[in-house]
Amino acid sequence: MWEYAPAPESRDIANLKPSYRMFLDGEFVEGGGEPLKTVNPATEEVLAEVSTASKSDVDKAVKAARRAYDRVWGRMPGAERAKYIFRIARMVAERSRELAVLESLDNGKPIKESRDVDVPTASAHFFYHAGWADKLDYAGLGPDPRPLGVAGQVIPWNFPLLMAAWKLAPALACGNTVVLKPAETTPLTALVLADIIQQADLPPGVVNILPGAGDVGAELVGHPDIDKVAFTGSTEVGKLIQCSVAGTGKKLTLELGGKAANVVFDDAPLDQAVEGIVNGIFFNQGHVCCAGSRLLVQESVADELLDKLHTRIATLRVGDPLDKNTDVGAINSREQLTKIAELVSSGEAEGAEKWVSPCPLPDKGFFFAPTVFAGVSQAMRIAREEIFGPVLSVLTFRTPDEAVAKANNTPYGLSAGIWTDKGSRILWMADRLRAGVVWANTFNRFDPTAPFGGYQESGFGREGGRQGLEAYLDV
Ligand code: TXE
Repeated sequence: MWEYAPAPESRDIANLKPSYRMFLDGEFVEGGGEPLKTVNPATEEVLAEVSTASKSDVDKAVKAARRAYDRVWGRMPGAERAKYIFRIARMVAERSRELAVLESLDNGKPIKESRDVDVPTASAHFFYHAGWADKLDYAGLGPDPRPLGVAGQVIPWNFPLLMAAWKLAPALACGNTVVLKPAETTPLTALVLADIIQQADLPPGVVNILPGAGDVGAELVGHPDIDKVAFTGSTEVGKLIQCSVAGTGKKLTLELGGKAANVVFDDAPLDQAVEGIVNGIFFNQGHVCCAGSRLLVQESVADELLDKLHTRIATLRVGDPLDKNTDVGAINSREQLTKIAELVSSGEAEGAEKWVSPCPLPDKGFFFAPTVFAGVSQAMRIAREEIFGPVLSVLTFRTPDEAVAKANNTPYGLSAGIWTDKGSRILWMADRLRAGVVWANTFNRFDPTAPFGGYQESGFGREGGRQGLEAYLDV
């Protein structure tokens, strides 16, 4: 057992301030809502106080976004918009160290992930979409593509900066203005992004960032002057939003939960598959909508694969998110920790065999040891519900048809993985899996050029790639 406190210099690198204000109409202002305290999930210490938006702040932000759309951004030639977005992309890259440390402090994710994945991918999203801004006529979406107007965007806590980039970059490239609400437990990097946007000289009102809880999100989504709603979060809230938007004429895209199958055939390179399975479920503590949370392994190699997995998982280091050697950081909140523990108890109660990594855990903070359940049947909650934590459920299959049936036996449909030596089998499987993303002999690869999104209760609409532009354009 050990205790950990972040080195004082990490606060300097992250340029951490005692308090943060919201970004409205080009200025940082005090919000009318009750301020929230954002906590370092690895130490349970308060990082900063953040002002939140009131109902009237939401209205002011939407009005500012509308003015900016009507007067400037919606009329600006794409080549001009591109210059601003390229500037944001460069500034995110220039401030990557600060953003990565701040993200790890606020979210709990390992610094090697915020440094190598979150921040560079966020910058890449701005670069990629900046490139589209003056080429929308060639996107093949139809004649004379036009922006929709004002977008209301609500994002979750698992990739706070990256989700902000995913939402903002295509909206801005297409000529829309935005009011964005970050998640209540992770508002800090979105507010640094607001600082970047201010320094990039974006006209006031083009982007507004309003921290707050779900009530602020609901107010934003329900505002009558929003033309487009984009939401990433739980399926439960996604359904509420779908109901509230119904009949209003607002366009909607939803990126919701998942219960991805990672399917391993007996001819797969097992050592490579082990790395992919570990990355699939333990990357970002499993707080990933496309996490490979169900391992489907062909019966003939199940024992061998499970042995290899236990050996590999036992080497994962869980702890200090700011240590470059940490593999699994802190769970983002006590609520999420409780949810994970409750689902793990249900797995035990329903008779699955639990294996827990023998790694030591810090005494303080929200940590959860990597856990693997074998002998899981499809009816168990751990096979059906999104755990959103470092917990893997292992099921077996005999034939490819059975693998497809089990993989598709979920109300979700966001992603899947296939591990096999046979190219023909990859194509056969990919054709049959109801998932928006299918990875073959790899997992959790993200690229701004590739459309990402789900089927069924994982939502609808795509983000990234040419298809992601459709969500922000009319023809
Ligand atoms: O999500 P919420 P939570 C899943 C995951 C997790 C569970 C709960 O399984 O355990 O959801 O997480 C805002 N109108 N995912 O409770 O509540 C909220 O303030 C408008 C999967 O954190 O959906 C936050 O900004 N907005 C997921 C955002 O919605 C509302 C990522 C997400 O919070 C609102 C996160 C409302 N009525 C959780 N209520 C993924 N797809 O990656 C809340 N919000």
